[in-house]
Amino acid sequence: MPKKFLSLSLTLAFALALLVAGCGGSKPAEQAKSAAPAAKKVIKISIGLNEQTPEYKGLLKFKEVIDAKLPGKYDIQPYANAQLGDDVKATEAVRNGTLEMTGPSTSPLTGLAPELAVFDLPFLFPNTDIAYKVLDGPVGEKIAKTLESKGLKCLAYWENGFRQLTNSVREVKTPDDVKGLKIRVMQNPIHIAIWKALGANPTPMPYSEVFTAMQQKTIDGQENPIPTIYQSKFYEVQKYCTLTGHVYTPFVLLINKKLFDSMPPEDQKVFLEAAKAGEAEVRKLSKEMNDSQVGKLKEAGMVVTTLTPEQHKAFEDAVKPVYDEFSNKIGKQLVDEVRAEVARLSKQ
Ligand code: TK8
Repeated sequence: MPKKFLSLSLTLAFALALLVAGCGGSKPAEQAKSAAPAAKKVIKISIGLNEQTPEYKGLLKFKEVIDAKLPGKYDIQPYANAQLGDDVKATEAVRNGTLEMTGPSTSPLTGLAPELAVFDLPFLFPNTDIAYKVLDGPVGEKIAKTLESKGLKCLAYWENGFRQLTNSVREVKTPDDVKGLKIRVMQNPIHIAIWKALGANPTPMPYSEVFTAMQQKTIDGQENPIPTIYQSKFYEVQKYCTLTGHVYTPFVLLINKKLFDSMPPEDQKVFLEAAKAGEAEVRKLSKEMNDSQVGKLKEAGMVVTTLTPEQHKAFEDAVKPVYDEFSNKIGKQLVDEVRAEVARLSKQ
């Protein structure tokens, strides 16, 4: 390029820049902002539940740890209420890299990672302690790792929890009472099979549509852990709650794998630590809410039913065929491994 032409085009470019700056009327503050050092990396995290739930408070804890240990590097932005998509869509977005992180239930992801379905087997975990030990142990790690070939890194298992049935039609004490009820379930074949085995009419749909569906009576009921039932005010549209505890659902805290792999090892370590701190927060709050909110649901006008051991057993027996139907699909070896681990831990 001739020298003269170059200097002319530079002058023109400079004049143009001045013009643009003038037109934009940029204020000194804005100029200072654009001249600031390296921008923070924005990490949006989407969840389906609202700001009052243990999961959201866990995200605040996650953010707190990262802000404290990696100041100025990351801008952690939690989004509640499926604002950036429900579990399935947000997970797709994290795989595509259009969203950085999400915390879905494992159940709607089993199409992507079939091994996760082991957690959907009914009455698998006898209590939260055993669930935590299995999830945080080698088997849990192995299952989480299966997400890596799908472009997802699981930072930790958080607690969604033991699921309880609610409905607006009648008190449920036996599988017979469930017959014909239209129950919303997660988008998961085992959950559909469980409610079919109980004689209900299961209707899969994303969580974000559940409240309206109950309000408009297009469904009779749903099932979720107590903190969700209370914090999402399901008592406004559901009269009966039965403490079935039929499935323990974990959340997986997921980050785009490429993004995680591109981070310096020190940052990766902090993200994992922050995920663990969030996990402790979620499990603590979840326990507190499970303990205190059954009473609060009653105060809010719900009929809360605790099953006798015999009644509980009737539910367990009714859903047993689900194991035969799904063990091979999930992987018989994995199912046996998890069940053996549960049995071993139960004896300790
Ligand atoms: C929230 C869901 C929810 C789950 C469900 O995104 O769908 O019922 O229990 O908590 O993951």
